[in-house]
Amino acid sequence: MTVDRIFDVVADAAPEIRAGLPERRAKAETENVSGETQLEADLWADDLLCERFEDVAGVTWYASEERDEVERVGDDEDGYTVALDPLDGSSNVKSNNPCGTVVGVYDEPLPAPGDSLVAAGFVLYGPTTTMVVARDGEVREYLVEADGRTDLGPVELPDDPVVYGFGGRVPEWTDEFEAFVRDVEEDLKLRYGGAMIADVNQVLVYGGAFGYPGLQSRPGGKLRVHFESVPMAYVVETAGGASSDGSKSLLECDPDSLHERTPTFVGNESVIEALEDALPN
Ligand code: AHM
Ligand code: MG
Repeated sequence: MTVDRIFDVVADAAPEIRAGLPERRAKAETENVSGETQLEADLWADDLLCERFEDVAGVTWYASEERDEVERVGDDEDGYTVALDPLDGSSNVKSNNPCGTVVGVYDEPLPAPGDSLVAAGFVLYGPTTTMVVARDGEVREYLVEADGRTDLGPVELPDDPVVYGFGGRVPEWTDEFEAFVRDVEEDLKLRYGGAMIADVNQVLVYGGAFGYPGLQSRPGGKLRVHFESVPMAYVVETAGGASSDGSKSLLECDPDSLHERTPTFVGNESVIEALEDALPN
C-alpha cells in the first residue's frame, strides 16, 4: 500500500533528522544565528526527505514548504502527491524547543482542494520522537526509533478543552478575535510554544484549541494551506475534533496557489463553533 509506504519513508527518515538537529543548534549558537542558519536546517531536512521520495511506487509528486514548485519524483501518471513541511517550527532549534515534520498525502496534483487529502500526519521531535498518523477514519500514535516504530495506540481528542495557544502579536489581532480569546482564557490555560506540531499535539492530549489567526497586516495569517493547515485539520478532525478557517472547515477549502496561507484553527468542536460565531462571516 502506497500510503503505508509513505509513512514508513517518513518514519525511517525521522531518526536521521533528529540526529542532525544538535549540530544545527550548535551552529546556531556559535554563529549567533540570523534567519539564514535556520533556513539551512529547513533546506537540509527538505533535501533529505525529497531524496527519500524518489522512486516510491505510487508517489508522483513531492511538494514542500521550502520549494517554489512541485517536484516530479515518480513515473506513475496518477500517483499521490506528498506535501511536506520538512521542519515546522525550525526557529525552535536555537532555543531547544520542539519542532516537527508535517505530512499530507493528496490524491491530486497541487494546488488541490482540502477534500483531496487522503491521509495526514506529523513527526514530533520532543522528549521522544513520535509520529501521529490519520487515515481510514482513525488516528494512531507511534514511537519512532532508529530500529523501527512501535504502535502506541489510538489518539482521540478528550471531550473537555483544557489548553489553548494562538499565534500572532496581540495588537495585530482583530477586535473580534481578541474578544473571543478573552472568553476562552476564562476557562482554558495558555500553552503556546511556537511550533504548530507541538502545540497541536498537546491539544490532542489534553483537549483545547490551537490557532494562528488572520492578522490586521496579514489577513491570511501565517500558516500554509497545503503544508500545514489542511494536514493538521485532517488529523484533528479524524481524532474527533473540528477545524476552521474562521467560517468553515479547513477540509472544505479550495486554494488557488501552492503556497497560499489561511487563518487556521483546530480543536474541540465547542471552541471552534464559538470561534466561528465570534468572527464576522
Ligand atoms: P515555519 O514553517 O517557518 O516554522 O512557520 C510556522 C510556525 C508554526 O509551527 C507556528 O505555529 C508558527 O510558525 C509560530 O509563529 P510565531 O513565531 O509567529 O508565533
Ligand atoms: Mg511550518
